[in-house]
Amino acid sequence: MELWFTERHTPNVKFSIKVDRQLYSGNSEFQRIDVFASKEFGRFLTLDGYMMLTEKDEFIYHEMITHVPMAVHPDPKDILVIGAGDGGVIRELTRYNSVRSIDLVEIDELVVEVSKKFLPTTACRLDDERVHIHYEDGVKFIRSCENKYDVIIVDSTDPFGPGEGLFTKEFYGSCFKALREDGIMVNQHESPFYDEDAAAMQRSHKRIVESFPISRVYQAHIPTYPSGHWLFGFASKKYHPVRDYNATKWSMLGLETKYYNTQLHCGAFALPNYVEEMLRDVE
Ligand code: AG3
Repeated sequence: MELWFTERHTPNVKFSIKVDRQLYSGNSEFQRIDVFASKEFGRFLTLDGYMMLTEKDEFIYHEMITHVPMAVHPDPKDILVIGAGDGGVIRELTRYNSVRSIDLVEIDELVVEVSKKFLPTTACRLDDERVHIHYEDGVKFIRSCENKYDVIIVDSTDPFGPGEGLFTKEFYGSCFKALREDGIMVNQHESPFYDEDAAAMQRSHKRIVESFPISRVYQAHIPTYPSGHWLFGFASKKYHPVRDYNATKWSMLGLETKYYNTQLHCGAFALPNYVEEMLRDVE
């Protein structure tokens, strides 16, 4: 008997991974949580049937969503992370000695518990003493924050279900207010490839452009997400992601990375023409 996990990427496209065995399945107040073991991608976590991470390719997503803003900001000390209960972003952030405190706001406590138990490669730094976990809705949490953070990382699910609020104008406005005068916000920005994802990414970009003076988009290749072509949004009050980037300074930190490097940092902001066009359409 063969067991397969399948995610529907469009009404006409499905993506499947052969499963060795299911390690966990449960329902929280917010969503269904599953963890599988597979030969090709190692362990992987899905929420409501959508792929969140696999052990084989999570480094791409977590390095790109974390190191890009951390390398642009000259002195990132106080960080807010929204979503990200699997711990992948926290693992990357805690490698910076300069970081003083990290507020992790995850709506679903069960995601953290399940990740700690079954995904030790991402959840390995959640008990770092600088990390403060708040089990709360990110939209609500951030409403009361002002001039408090240097970097905000929004590691959300797709823009429906529990993650929907993290793609709204109100939320981006709250992020702007929660950041210090030279703060940076980065978010997972969906894919430009399939129509539905592209529409979501355009909506999100439009709202970010309306909320921040500098807003650029960058890309990475993530094999297990729809189409494999994924975008991140870089929104900032002061720093431009390429012009204000000090590659030498980041290299001096001596952090070892598997995907991110200083040339790729700049290259990731060079987008295909059709993507540039989609972004221009809403700017
Ligand atoms: N965040 C989810 C990215 C969106 C994936 N979408 C999909 N499979 N349809 C990933 C969380 C990792 N920390």
